[in-house]
Amino acid sequence: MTTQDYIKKEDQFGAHNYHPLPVVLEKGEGVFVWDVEGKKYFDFLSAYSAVNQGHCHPKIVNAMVDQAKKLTLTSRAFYNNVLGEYEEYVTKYFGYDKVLPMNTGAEADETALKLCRKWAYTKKGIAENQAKIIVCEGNFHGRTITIVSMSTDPDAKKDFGPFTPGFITIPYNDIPALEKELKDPNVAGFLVEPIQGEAGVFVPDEGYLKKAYDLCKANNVLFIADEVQTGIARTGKLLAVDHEGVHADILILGKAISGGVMPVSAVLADDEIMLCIKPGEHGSTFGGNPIANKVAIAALEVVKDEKLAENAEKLGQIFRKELKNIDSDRIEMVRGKGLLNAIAIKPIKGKTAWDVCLALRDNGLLAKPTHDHIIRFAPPLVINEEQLMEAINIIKKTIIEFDN
Ligand code: IF1
Repeated sequence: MTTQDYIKKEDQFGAHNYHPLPVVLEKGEGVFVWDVEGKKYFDFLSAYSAVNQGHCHPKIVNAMVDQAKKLTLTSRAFYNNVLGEYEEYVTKYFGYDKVLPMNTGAEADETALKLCRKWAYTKKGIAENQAKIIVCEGNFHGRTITIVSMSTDPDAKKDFGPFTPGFITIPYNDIPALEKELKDPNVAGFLVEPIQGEAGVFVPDEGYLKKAYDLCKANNVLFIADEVQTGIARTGKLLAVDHEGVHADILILGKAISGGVMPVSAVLADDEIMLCIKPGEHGSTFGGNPIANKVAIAALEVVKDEKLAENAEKLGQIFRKELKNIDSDRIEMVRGKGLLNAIAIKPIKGKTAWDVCLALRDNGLLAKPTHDHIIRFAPPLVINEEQLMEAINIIKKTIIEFDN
């Protein structure tokens, strides 16, 4: 089968809910992936930051295979001998009393919303059904009905109503707007991405997260950080909130907590909040399954053992500096933190970011456009300086080819 055959098959038998870049991958190792024709690429998407530890990291894959041969799933109707081990590991790793294990990012976000509401009624004393949660314009938290209810993206919402009530939307990176809405005594939580990914790697002003956190504290409102994409060393610290010394009341993790090996997500909080949810009130068949537990421990060990946060910080500086030095009118801006970066591409002669991504592919580097004119660059964090320079040269060459 050729590339075209694989694409045709997906098109014929799969729902048309995606528009992938035309490349069919069959193998991955570290920072590289290979297509079905044997061509090798730098992966500069890392499955939207799920593969921070690099493709098929042997330590993580071995943890998965070893556990898969022993016990895969018990459900939470019974105890299993690795859940407690993982729970102790992950809570100590991030500094929380408790963890609630789920599978996907969207589920973890839903869990955080439920937990926040439960806390609002049982601890804060908000009257039944009156709790409100503040969210930001341009947010991305997943695809469920409640989560798209919080979205301001027309594609995410259109024809999916009616929506879940109880959300207040304010502009991102806007402290006065937050301060104003926090005056409402029915506000229970503020849900925020420390850097907005889908919005095009939008980095807020320095101090924004800390100020927002302090305002939440002053108003007895939970600060809920969605670190599904920004967490696990991506931005140059273990968590993006660590850049501002913020310890979220509720922390949401997903993606790279498994190194991209399987869906694993987690919600972390202290007892005062987490114990508001009682037996029977929330859960998941697969959440906390033995394979996920072993995989997540291995994936988090790799982050520390291989100093991925430090590497992301150091190489991120180099990456942004080199991209800013590219002499082309086509690049309108370069922004990001650690190895979560983006450039804005000026359309010239009808050629958009999509065309640039096709040319990058032809030159051996995979990246995906967002919002027509933005290209996100997020390689696995195991990338080394030499590989980064090679990738930068591909990006330079591609952009300059477009100018000529
Ligand atoms: C897709 C975007 C990235 C997330 C944050 C929760 C979730 C995500 C901050 C949900 C998921 C993904 C999903 C992926 C595209 C992608 C994405 F462009 F849509 F916004 F990464 F930037 N919170 N983000 O970024 O996690 O349920 O998917 O496990 O194709 O939808 P999930």
